Amino acid sequence: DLDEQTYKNLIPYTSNMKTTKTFLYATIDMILRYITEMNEHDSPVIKNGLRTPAEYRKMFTFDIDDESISLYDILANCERILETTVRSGHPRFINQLSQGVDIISLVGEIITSSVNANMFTYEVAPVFNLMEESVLAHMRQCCGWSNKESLLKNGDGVLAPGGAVSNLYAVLAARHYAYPQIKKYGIQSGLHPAMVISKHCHYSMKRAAAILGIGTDHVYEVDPDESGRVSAEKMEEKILYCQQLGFSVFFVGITAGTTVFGAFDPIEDIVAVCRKYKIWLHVDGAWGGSALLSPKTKHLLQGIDKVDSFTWNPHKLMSVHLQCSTFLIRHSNVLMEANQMFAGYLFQPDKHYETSLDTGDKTIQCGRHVDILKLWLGWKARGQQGYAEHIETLLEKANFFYETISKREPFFRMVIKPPFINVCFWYIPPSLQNIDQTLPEYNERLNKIAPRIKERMMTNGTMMVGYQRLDHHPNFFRAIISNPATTKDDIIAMIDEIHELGHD
Ligand code: ABU
Repeated sequence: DLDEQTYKNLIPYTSNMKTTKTFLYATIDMILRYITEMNEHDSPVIKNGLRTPAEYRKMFTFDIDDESISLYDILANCERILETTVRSGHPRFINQLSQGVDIISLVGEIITSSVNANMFTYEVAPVFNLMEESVLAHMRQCCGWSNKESLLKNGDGVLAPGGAVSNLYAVLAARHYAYPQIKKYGIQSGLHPAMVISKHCHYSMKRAAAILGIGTDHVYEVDPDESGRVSAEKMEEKILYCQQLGFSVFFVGITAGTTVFGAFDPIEDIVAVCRKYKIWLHVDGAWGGSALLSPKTKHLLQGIDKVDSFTWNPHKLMSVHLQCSTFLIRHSNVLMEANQMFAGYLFQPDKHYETSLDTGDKTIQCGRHVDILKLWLGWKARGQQGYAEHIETLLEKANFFYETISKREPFFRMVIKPPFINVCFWYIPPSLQNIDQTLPEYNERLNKIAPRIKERMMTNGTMMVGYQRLDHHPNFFRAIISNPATTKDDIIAMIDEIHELGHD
């Protein structure tokens, strides 16, 4: 009978709960069917493959009409969305750094959405603000910045809508620390701020420079070595080069787990350089920050206890649902000083409680989604031990991927030995196997292979893996396994699938 009913039959438009319950139970049933089907390993990642925009436009009526649609039609639309969606929680979706559907996170999101709170003030989100304060202090403790008790008072942090925004916070905080006058006066003549970053840093660092008035021309990049790591010596050379040009380097950006290779820059060595020149050091650990969770991998971030700021995204390696990114900073008041606007209708100074718990004025947002509950629930559910096992198991699977591929030469060839979970490889079809690799023609032809295989893959909808060029390397695949649902059998099936799709 939902066919006859509309939103007017739901609370709060009626006080009768009957239709609301039927509607919500039907939604939960639909979600359960989706999740069950998605976890059948041989089911497609995209049913009937990726369609054209015209086909999707035909399947949905995206236009908004004057009339309302029935509750039945609402559910029918949702059903169609779940039918046609790219199933990024599927065990054979290895396309992106964030993958999977985590039931604890899902519950966190449902509760969050039911509450529909806004993080900006303690008075409307008291428990969530205290939860965020505690988890961020715990994360700073994972970095070894101090003990939890002290970190509740020292240092700071914020949950942001994605790693790019966390990196924007880093450049903003560093800029404010070096040039507090810019907040009021803008960049005045005589100031020549510049940033030095690794060439493999996430593109959001350059975008932050554009947003914050530094200018992308004033972001100086350092080439990494073949394994994707920058050296402290090269960073220092670049800082000196900038100084000779008359620039003042206020920010150095490096990465713990680069996006493509998964490389970890040598933090400890670069800390020494930054301290020598009194420059803010930011580490983007959006991807690799979670290596801190296992005693077996935390050495990858050696030196993290001495940096100024750190990006760490639980929505990548901690299986927390999008979006959940954190920006952690050692300096207690910089975020507030850089962003505070004293909006009198929200952040009244004469409130009856501790107003430092009103986190809104230290962020670049006003309204802010509650991202903390799903993270807190996920961490409580697993404990430190559970997350350590999670990271170790993912690494073991990545290693299995690497070893399996390594045995499949001449069809598969590694780009680099994986420094972390990222497995980067080429598929070499028979037509290329006997061509001299030193000829320019070889790379030109190899460059076309991954996009061609990906096209066939997307048409079939059987699996999804990403590809890209990087530096002098022609297009290659980057396989990421961050979904605990992906098994060794899936890995073998996906390697076989690429081989099948890669025929000449
Ligand atoms: N740096 C954002 C995520 C990139 C990726 O999933 O490949």
